[in-house]
Amino acid sequence: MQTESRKLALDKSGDAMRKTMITGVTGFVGKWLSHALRGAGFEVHGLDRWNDCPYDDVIYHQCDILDTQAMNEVISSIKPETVFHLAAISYLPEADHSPRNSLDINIMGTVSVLDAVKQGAPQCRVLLIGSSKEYDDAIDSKCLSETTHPNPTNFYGISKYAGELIGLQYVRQYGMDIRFTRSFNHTGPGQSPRFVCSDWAKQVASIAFTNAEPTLSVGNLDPVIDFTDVRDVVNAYVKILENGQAGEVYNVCSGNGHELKWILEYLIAKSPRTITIQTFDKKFRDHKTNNIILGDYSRLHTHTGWKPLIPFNQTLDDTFNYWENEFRNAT
Ligand code: A2R
Repeated sequence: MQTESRKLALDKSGDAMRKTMITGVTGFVGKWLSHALRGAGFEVHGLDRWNDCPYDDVIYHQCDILDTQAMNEVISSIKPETVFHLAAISYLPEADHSPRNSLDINIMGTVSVLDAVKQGAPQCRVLLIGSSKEYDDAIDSKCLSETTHPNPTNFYGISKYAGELIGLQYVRQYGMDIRFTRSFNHTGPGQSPRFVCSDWAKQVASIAFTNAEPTLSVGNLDPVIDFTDVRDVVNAYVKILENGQAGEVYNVCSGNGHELKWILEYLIAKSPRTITIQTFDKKFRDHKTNNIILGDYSRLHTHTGWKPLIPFNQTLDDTFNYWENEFRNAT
């Protein structure tokens, strides 16, 4: 690998503050990552396409990653030492629904970020976020490692695998320091209710704390999914840029499977009111999903020491409490 190894200081060392950039900072993961990096003493720059950023301690740059000139200007002026590239169409059905838009943002947006770094901050370390959806949906595995060859079967997975391949080419051709994740499902407080755990936690909290009709709509309850708490996920991202290797791909996962049925029952038990379950066709996906896909994070653990710390019950409790607060504050 052509890139030299540089040590990142994650503590407040007394040196000038380390500059980092998070694209997609106003999103779910960006919120937790910016919080963690500010806590570790970083000067955090955030970029997104929204007018405003809700976090006071982030230096915000409104920018569409597809605007190559604006991207170049932002990166050249900041010259960050690290970039966490989170900006993406992150919701699989949205990507499937409009392939042109999602492929554009997830693939060409990534190219635009990498070009801007190559031009304006070539020594920078970059983390590209991929997905377990890069793996084949026909695989049922209880220990899926990165050596399994990707074979995505939906537009979201295709866009993320393309981003990985393109990033690897920037490593090979330009010697850039880029590292990659294949992140499995993650959840936690503040996630959009388009995603299953947050959806159900919100519905149950709404039934528990408002006069909402006590009916909860669900889709397919059979899959067993590897969930990781978002707070563990962002720690993994920081550790990969701190101690991981350039050009390497890391599964970010817990290795623990949770049946959707179990999650539903766990959340429903929090409601003092009896809840009726209604199966809703629209909540079934157009594409096939893996029945059981659990990841193997051995490589990440070996290279960085990372392991998931937050038990899944706590993740669900905190996600439910988040929605409880939202409903209480609204009344
Ligand atoms: O789609 P929006 O308007 O909510 O904005 C999203 C933003 N984003 C962009 N920012 C700048 N230029 C663009 N062309 C652009 N397209 C989208 O990225 C949103 O604020 C952020 C992504 O946040 P979430 O959708 O909440 O994703 P999450 O869960 O934080 O996932 C972060 C990464 C993504 O690469 C996922 O594909 C992966 O982790 O799982």
